[in-house]
Amino acid sequence: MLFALSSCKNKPTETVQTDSANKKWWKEAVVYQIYPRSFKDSDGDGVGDLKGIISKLDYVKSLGVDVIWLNPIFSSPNADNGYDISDYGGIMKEFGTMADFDVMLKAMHERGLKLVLDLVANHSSDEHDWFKQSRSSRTNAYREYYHWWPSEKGKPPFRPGSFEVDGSGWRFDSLTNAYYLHYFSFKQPDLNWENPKLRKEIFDMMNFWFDKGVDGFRMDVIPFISKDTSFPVITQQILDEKYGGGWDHYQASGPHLHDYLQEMNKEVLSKHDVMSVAEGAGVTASTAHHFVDEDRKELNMLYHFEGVSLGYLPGKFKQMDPKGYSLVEFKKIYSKWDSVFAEKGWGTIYLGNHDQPRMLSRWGNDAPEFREASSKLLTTFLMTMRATPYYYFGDELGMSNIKFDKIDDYKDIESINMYKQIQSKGGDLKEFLEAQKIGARDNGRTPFQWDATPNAGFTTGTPWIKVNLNYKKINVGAEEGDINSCLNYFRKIVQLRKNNKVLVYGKYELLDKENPKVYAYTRGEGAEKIIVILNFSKEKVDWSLPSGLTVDATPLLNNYQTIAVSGSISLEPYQAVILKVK
Ligand code: TEU
Repeated sequence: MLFALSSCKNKPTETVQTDSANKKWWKEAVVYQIYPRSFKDSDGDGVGDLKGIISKLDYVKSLGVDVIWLNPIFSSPNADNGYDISDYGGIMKEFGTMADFDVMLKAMHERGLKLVLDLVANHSSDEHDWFKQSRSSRTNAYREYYHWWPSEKGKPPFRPGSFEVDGSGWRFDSLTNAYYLHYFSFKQPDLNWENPKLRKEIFDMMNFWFDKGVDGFRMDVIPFISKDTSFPVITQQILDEKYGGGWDHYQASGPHLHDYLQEMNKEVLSKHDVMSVAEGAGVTASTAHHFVDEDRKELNMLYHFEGVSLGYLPGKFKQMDPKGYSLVEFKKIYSKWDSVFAEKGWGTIYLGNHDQPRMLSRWGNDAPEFREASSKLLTTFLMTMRATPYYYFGDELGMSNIKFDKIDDYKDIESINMYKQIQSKGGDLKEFLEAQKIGARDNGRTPFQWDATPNAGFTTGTPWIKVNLNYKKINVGAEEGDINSCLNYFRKIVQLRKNNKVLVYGKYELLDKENPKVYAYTRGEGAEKIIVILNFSKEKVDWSLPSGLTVDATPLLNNYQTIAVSGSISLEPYQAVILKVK
């Protein structure tokens, strides 16, 4: 579809912006991420849809969150579940129609909920009309919308293709005797941002959605949009010396990236009161400011990968170190990222999303005796850091990894193609499948658990991916009625964050940084100060308050019924407690 020029309809705002220039609604917001495919199916085809979301907006509102981020809902052949868009102006047919979208957006706004969509602009689907045109002849008007390498120049220098069995990011296309670039699967050709016409198409498309009233975009692999289009040979030595060994850093460091983001800000973002968040693949603590410093006029926030990468064995695909992860390292990473934005810019915090396993299984403990406590502990961490929390649907219930035994149960292109790759190299498939029980993305994509009826109340049909068998116990219906459930704990802590802005803006100070079991920190200064104490272990731990620090004996929040506070605090396994400092 063609996009008209923006009329900036939603520029004037009635947002929660506070008086000081540094306080913004998106800093104070809690973002709730919904994977639409797995949230609620309204028509029995086994795939979640927009009408399903509409039917559950009162539930979302009841959580107290402010913003809903939806993974891509645009037309797509679903090679990568919507991250391969064939029409940026259309709604995926399994999800509904544009009329459903309009009803959904209105229903969200009526409830005071904002909507953030997913901008997938590094690549399109190979079924997008632009690509069909582009591949049709070397002289087609859309040829320069993508990156082509004519075969008379020989084979192009290696670039990785994340979801390809042979690992290559170039695919030969016999129609025009040339290779095209795809950093992900061959179904996801990379768009050529060097071409101003392409950039204008993307900006018009963004304005189209903002004019409809959408409140922001999460930007998929946005650091990848700029690349060195001379495609030099990159050796391992160059990667090691210049890019810390990783392709992601090379791919994310395109020469014109920040020109394009500034242009996007000027042509689109600055015209609307919206939020923007970059998926910061390859972004480091030293490059983060280039994206989010206000005076650069680019984006508002980004999320990094350093935290979620911790604990995997180097060189092995998502295989956990058998020793688990080090809490001391975990603290170091999150404290460093707090300090990155202490003076300027603003951070985000997340432990789960559609690319990650369930936070409970990865960072907590999903054994029945520890599930509730450790799930609440992780929620406490996310809701008490100085950053905008991005909270993944289902984590409020304490949902856990499904841990498939067989490759046939997986639906994700990443797991399936990685399996084939390992198979083609004669690698250890058993080891891979074991590792996937921890790390696979499908663990976080199973249907939301509404109640104890068949398929967890997600669908009346056959779900597109299996439902976790623990749904009979772990579901909204069961947790609504239990004041101590994970669900009700989440509601309480969201309110606590809303009522105590010190949890949003207050200074973060790490305590007892070498303690391998306890993560403790204060938020705020002087008269307004809160201490958060988290026992990340399955053992009881005695922890002493720092000398000179006294606290109110009645906690602001506690994931156990009791807490004994004197000079030292006896913490139960995975106990999380928030206290007011006197
Ligand atoms: O993810 C980019 C990205 O970094 C992932 O490929 C990540 O490395 C992988 O998921 C880890 O398992 C974004 C989207 O979030 C993801 O869902 C898409 O598959 C990908 O881009 C391509 O659009």
